[in-house]
Amino acid sequence: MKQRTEKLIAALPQGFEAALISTDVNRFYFLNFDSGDAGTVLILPGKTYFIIDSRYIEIAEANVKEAEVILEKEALEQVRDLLAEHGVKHLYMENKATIAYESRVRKALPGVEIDASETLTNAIEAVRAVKSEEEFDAIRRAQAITDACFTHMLSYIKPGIREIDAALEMEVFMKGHGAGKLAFDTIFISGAKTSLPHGVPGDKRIEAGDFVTMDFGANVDGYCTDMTRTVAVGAVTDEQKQVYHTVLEAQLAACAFAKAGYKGCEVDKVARDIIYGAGYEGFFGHGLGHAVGIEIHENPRYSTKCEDIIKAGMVMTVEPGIYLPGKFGVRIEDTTFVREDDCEIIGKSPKELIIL
Ligand SMILES: [Mn+2]
Repeated sequence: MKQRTEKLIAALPQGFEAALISTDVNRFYFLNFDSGDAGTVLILPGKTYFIIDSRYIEIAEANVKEAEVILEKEALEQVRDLLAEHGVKHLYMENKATIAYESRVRKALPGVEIDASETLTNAIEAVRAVKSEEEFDAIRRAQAITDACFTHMLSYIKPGIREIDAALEMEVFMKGHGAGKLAFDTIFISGAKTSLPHGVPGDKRIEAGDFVTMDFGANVDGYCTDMTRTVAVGAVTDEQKQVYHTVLEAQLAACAFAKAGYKGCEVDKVARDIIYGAGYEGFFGHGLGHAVGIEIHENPRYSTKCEDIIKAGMVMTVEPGIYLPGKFGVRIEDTTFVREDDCEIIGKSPKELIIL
């Protein structure tokens, strides 16, 4: 992906010579090719190399367009030779590479100055945060499958069904409707367990009077989407209704507010003020949202601490929640596309309280 390497070089300090990419997600970003945990990418100005072992070589040669594909023998010796061939004296590597890998790189490249600080990783994350048309299109397709799954679950959810069976139903539905992968392990929890923001589905059966929280997303062509809906089964109490409507009001207000130019913390505050103002301070412990892309959680964040400026082209979740320990919780989440003057909610699933 030549454009992506050019954007990266433009985001780094002047005098760029070379960058070594060894993490799965960044390899995927620069090659648009999934080689699992294998392979090494070496980016030079105007030239990218992909060193990959025999398991992937045939498919890589057929599919990787923007890098020269080289059969891996001893990857770091091959990197050393390429750097020597191009006269490279300075090399960036990711600070998310392991310490063991960094020490192997340093040992293998004695004459090269190696920068393993946060510089390269920060530059890559900044470039990745603003999505291209193709990336956004993949997220939109992932969201369409996710929406269809929610609609399907509205007719599936009934008292007596176990959480783990419902979660499996969702995963089978998404894969059966075009998701190459799931964005993450599906959360389907019910009753008192909904007070756990990341509760894990278990043997519990859905009962009348339960809230059910579903947090899920498809992954299409390597890109994730992320959605949460809470629905009621049978009947709701006044307290359940009040909590639901507070979360919904916070979610709608933050979506209406968000646009390019705000700091992440400013968007978080819009939802947080509504929730705290309704008396639920202490019951909304996580941030309002996060960027989504190749990874389910990317930077920047909508959180109390995030000072980063939100830019047009970023894909951000908006997911306030209220969690009352031992009782129930509610979270409502959409994935959104940030534009200059507003943000677009990518999904089409309804958010009004649904009682099944
Ligand atoms: Mn999320």
